[in-house]
Amino acid sequence: MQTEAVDIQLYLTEKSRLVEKLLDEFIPPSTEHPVSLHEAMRYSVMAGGKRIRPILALAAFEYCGSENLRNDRAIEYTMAALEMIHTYSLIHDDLPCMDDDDLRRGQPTCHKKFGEAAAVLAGDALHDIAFALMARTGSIDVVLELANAIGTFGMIGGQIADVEAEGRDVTKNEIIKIHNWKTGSLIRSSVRIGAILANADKATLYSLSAFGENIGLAFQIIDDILDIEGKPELLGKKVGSDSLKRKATYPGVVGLKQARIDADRLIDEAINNLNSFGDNMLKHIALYIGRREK
Ligand code: GRG
Repeated sequence: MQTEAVDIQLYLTEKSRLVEKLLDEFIPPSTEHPVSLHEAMRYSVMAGGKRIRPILALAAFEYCGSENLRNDRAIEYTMAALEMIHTYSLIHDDLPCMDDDDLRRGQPTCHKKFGEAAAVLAGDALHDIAFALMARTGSIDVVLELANAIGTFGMIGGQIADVEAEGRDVTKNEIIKIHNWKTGSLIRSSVRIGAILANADKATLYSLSAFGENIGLAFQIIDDILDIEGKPELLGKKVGSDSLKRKATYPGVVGLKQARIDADRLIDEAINNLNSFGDNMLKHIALYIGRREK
């Protein structure tokens, strides 16, 4: 058990460094005009974070046999793009018109540091670079995969449903749908993108989609749990903001104890979705998500 934890931690640290190297390569330097915008983009992207979406894409790519390369940097382009899309969503999510948060990744949010206009535009610009990178993979399939995952039937659709659910009671089915769309769709898509780039066969893509969906929902349920009982110093943001804003949350619907049981069950199901019975990084990432404290 101890060896497993050490291995996954090392893998996550090494791959996070790779993601950061790629982000540094693909985002213009902060000395380049328009300086304020490039500074704001770099400020949010380089602030740390678990880099779990690009690492999932890479792990899925490796799981499916990374020798099936279409283009020797394709997986790297998508890794940087996934983290840029995720960071854009965090910047916009923190804005006063949305969650109105002051702290993110242990530092003032982008709009607190650079103002609202720069924060909106920094998010937009990250989105733009991300799609340019996706195009450089040469795979229309992965471009469409990402566009669908973050659109009105995915991340953005989930975000509006989340905003509109504030202050009212929701059913379990409703909260599952909001979480699947808002958070799960980008996580599922990260796994699928790695698999598509590695030319996964239909059956593998199908089982990895189920894997991605299960860990995606578990990820957001645990996010809700951490907002109740997590440690601010580990999370890099305040806790208790969901209940303050009367947000719809999974523990709010089923209770804290049941939420933990359901998250554990989703992680087990995700591991069962993997065809490979041996040791692989996707399994370890799922276990890491299940026990994460940040
Ligand atoms: C287009 C105006 C406009 C807004 C878009 C789509 C959107 C706003 C927000 C996305 C919804 C969102 C932020 C969901 C929360 C997902 C989540 C659990 C974020 C935290 O992810 P982690 O824990 O963070 O991976 P780190 O910092 O580790 O990367």
